[in-house]
Formats: sequence, structure tokens, C-alpha cells
Amino acid sequence: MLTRRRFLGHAALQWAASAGLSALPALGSAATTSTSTTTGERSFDTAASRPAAPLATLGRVPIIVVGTGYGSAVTALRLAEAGHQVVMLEMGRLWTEPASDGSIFTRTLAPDGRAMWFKDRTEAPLKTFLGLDIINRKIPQYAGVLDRVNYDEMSVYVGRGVGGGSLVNGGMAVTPRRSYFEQMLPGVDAAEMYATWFPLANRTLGVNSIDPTWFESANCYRYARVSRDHAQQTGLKTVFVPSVYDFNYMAKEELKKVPRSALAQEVIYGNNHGKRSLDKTYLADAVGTGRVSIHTLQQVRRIEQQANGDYLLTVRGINEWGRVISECQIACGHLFLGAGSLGTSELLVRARETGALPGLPRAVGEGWGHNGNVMAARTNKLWNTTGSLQSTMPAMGIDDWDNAANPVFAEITPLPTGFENWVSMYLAITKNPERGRFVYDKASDGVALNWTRAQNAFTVQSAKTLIDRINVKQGTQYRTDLFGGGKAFADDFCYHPLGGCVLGQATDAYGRVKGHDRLYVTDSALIPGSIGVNPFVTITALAERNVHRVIAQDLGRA
Ligand code: FAE
Repeated sequence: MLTRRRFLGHAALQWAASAGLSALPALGSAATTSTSTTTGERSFDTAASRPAAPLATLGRVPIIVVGTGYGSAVTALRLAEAGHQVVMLEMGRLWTEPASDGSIFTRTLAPDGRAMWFKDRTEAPLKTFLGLDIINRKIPQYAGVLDRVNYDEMSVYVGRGVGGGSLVNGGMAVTPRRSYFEQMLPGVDAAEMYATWFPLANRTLGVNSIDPTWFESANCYRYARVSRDHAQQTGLKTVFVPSVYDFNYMAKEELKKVPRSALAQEVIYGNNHGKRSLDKTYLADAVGTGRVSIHTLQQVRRIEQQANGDYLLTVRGINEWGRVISECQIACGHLFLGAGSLGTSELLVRARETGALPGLPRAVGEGWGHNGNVMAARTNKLWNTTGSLQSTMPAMGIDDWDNAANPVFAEITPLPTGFENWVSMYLAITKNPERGRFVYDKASDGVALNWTRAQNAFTVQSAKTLIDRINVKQGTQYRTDLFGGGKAFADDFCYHPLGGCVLGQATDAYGRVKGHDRLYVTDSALIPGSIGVNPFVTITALAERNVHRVIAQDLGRA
């Protein structure tokens, strides 16, 4: 719903981009060690068209929230509503201003630097088509919106920018099955979650459901209907998947009444229209309070605790072309980490291993999983056409989670090439019990993910067991030309990184990090490696629950 506050916040986010605040002077202050004269930082707070003070001048602030993804956005909004001033630090840029081609985000099939976070070439999940290397393109290095973090044996896709993963994800907004939620997060009161926090998260995120009648007739979901029919003929159940993409907008796209986005292949490099990403919901609300400032292109590198209990952050400012143009320090009384499973884990593992936060528990860095993710595709029979128009926003999944022998939730995903390709594709979520851990590498001052390809074997076998059933019934085959190396299963990347600072292990039951007061984890790092469905609704609802308790017990109302 468009409240006055959301309208103001949204206007402020638009204005901050168009005002070209990319050369604010880093003035320096007693508490800073600024080394630059200009910064790529865009700092903004309210709809009053007022740039926030440059980060390097702030010295000490009461509250810092790191990152602007789901956990951070919830936290900033609720703290601001309780009267607190909040500074948010985001390493990516703001994505609200069209570039010279008139679009905010790049085109999917002809990507430019806006596509990826400082890469020379796009690294799309699909490597080839018909075995041909025609998908990835050379691009200039730029602070683009999608990152693929390549660890030794696992690559992880994440969003970069104000809104984090909400800028690049498929919008699938799924509330987990209660029994599995209870199994994975036994310390959380599920009755309260399902009565209060999940409904609040769904409402504020703007989750909507597809009109089943429209689904049956829409050309753009022909691919989903074909896969559904194959699943049902195999005796498998299908369910509709809610979304934060506006299905009413999509219906108008199909009729060509509005500019196309989901129907113009847009998703992983950002949607120019239709999607309720966080900058249009939680973050707009947060900025609209007038108490939240967001500082972009600012990467937190180091966290230490001062003798008075304050946290001191070392923050590196870059410009949009990746040049480091400032480094400053800023202190805060309360620190909330929402840099995502990878980002939050990295910051805390580095802090523990370098002695900057010596009290952190061994559980920091542990319990990482990829939510059992794997992609696979089948070749359809010639008469099972999926159509040239495919919505990038999945609206249906095969729900076989109740199959005790082999629980799988497989979303029916598009392959939006713009021409008929006779492919049925799936993102399967499996119940893989394997977990990885983050370890500090002194030489690079970086953090590696200990996860081996062998740990995916369970996931691949589980997805294969399900899809084999469909292939046998339909007399169809796997596509082996899409993921590189003739593979039928994309077992080298994931979209759903979870864990690293697991709730109740690295933190208390509400995200307070053990061993250091006034330090909190708010994001996907809290979830123990698996949640059985796409995770952002759970991340959002858990953050709502946690910050509610933290405000009541630790901070109060300002
Ligand atoms: P996240 O949204 O990742 O935000 C973290 C933010 O922190 C980012 O903006 C980072 O740039 C920033 N950051 C990181 N390190 C630092 C630092 N040191 N200093 C400053 N800033 C930093 O965190 N989930 C679903 O539920 N449904 C879907 O359909 C779906 N599809 C996906 C498709 C793709 C291609 C991808 C990549 C993900 C998808 N996901 C989906 C996953 C979902 O987006 C992800 O779980 C959440 O975004 C994680 O939320 P967090 O709040 O943990």
C-alpha cells in the first residue's frame, strides 16, 4: 500500500540518485582517517531532498546497520519507527536512476557493466545453449547489480546495491512449511511466527498471488502449464508460488499496455518494472521516517570493539568503477549486521581470527548450507511447446516435500530465450544435510568457504530421483547443453546461501551475537543452511521477530 511515508521515502530514493551525489567531499573529522577528497558515496535520508552528511564526517553514531537486504531493511525500519536514528552502509550502488539508455538496469540479452559486480564477462547461471558459448558476454568492470562469488568448489549468486538480493531475485515469496520451520529453528516460537511475523512480512513485502484463471490463459506461463501437466501425469502435486512481482502489471505486459520487464527476459540483472524490491517497500518506508540515512558504495572491512563498548568500523569507499577512494572509521553504540550469509559471516570470522572481536564463539562461520539448491532441465517432446514468451517470474512449483523418502520442492523456472526451445527447467530445493564452514585466510585477509562438490551429491541424487520419474513417464531426456561440461545438473552454484551465524548457536535466540554486547545478526546468516523453500520471506519474518524483541529489551523507544 502506498502510504505517505512510503511515498516520501520512495521520492527520496529517486531524488538521491538523480541529484548526482557522487562527489560529496569526505571532509574528515576527529574520528576519521579519511584518505580521499572525493567519494562515490551517495548519502541520503529524507524526502526533503537533503543529502545526509558524508560518512567520514560522522565520527560516532548511535546505530549502524550493515547492508540493505531483507534483514537490514526490516531492522532499519523498525528501529526508525521506534524513534532511533539509523545509519545504513551498503557496498553496492543505488538503483533508482535511469542511465543514458533510459533504463535503470541493463538488458538481459545484451548486458553491459550494470549486469555484474566488477567482472570482465558476465557469469550467468546458464553457461551455454545447444553447447554453444553464446550466453555470456564481455562487459566493462563496474559496480553492477549481480555478483557471483566464486569459492573453490561452490559459487554463490548475491545482489549488490540498495535492496540487496531483492534487486536480482526471482521474487518467489514462499512461507515455509510449519513442520520444517519447527525442525530447522526449534528455538523459535512457531505459533507466534505464523500468527504474527510471517503475515507482517508478507504484507510489508507486497506479496501477491497469481489469478488462477489468468494463469490458465497467459501465453507467458505456457511453459509452467506444460511442466505442471507433466508433473501431474507423473502423480506429483503442483502448487502456485506467491511473488513480490506485481501480477496485475504482468497481465498488462502480456497485453503490451505497459513496458515489459518479466516478459522482456529481465530478472537476474534487475527488473526495470513490476517488481516490489526492497527499495519500493521496506527501505522506502524506512527512509520515509526521516531517521534513516543510507550510504552507498561503502564496504565495511573491519569491526572492532572499543574500551567503552562501542564498535569501530573501518569502511572503504569506492567509486562505481571500483577505485578505492576513501577509507574512514566510524563508531556506533549498537551494530546490526545484515550483509547476507556470506558478508556477515566474513566480517565476523575475520574479526574473530584477527583478534578484533576476540570473544566471538566458535559457532561463528559454521552451519552454512545452500538450501539444497540445484538446477536441471528436460527436453520436451516436439508437440509440447512452451512458447517464445516466458515470464521470468516463476509462479508454480512441484511440491513433493511430504515424500518422506525423497522430499523435494522444485520450482518450474523459465528459460526465456525469446524463441521456442522445448525446455522444461527446474530449480530444485532438497533436504541436503551437508554443511560447510567459513575459514579465515591470513594471506589474503579473506574468508574461504569450505564446501566440496562431493557435498552436493545428495542434492543431485534427490533432484534426479524426482525428475527421473517425470522423464520416465514422459519418455523425455535431460538437457546436457546448458550448464557446461555436458552436465545435467548445475551443482556448482546456488542462489540461497544460508547460515554462518546460526540462530541459537552463534547468537542467542534473537540474533544477539554471543560474547559481545550490542552486536546483532539480522539476515540469512541466522538460518541453519536449509529452510525447504525460497528463503526471503523467512529472513524477513525472522528479522521482524528479532528486532521487535531487541527494541523492547535492549534499546527501548527513543
Ligand atoms: P542480501 O539480500 O544478500 O543483502 C546483503 C547486502 O549487504 C547486499 O546488498 C550487499 O551488497 C551488502 N553487503 C555485503 N557485504 C557488505 C559489506 N562488507 N559492507 C557493506 N555492505 C555489504 O541479504 N529468494 C527467494 O526467497 N525467492 C526467490 O525467488 C529468490 N531468487 C533468487 C535469485 C537470485 C538470482 C539470487 C541471487 C537470489 C535469490 N533468492 C531468492 C535469495 C534471496 O535473494 C536471498 O536469500 C536474500 O536476498 C538474502 O537476504 P539477506 O538479508 O540475508
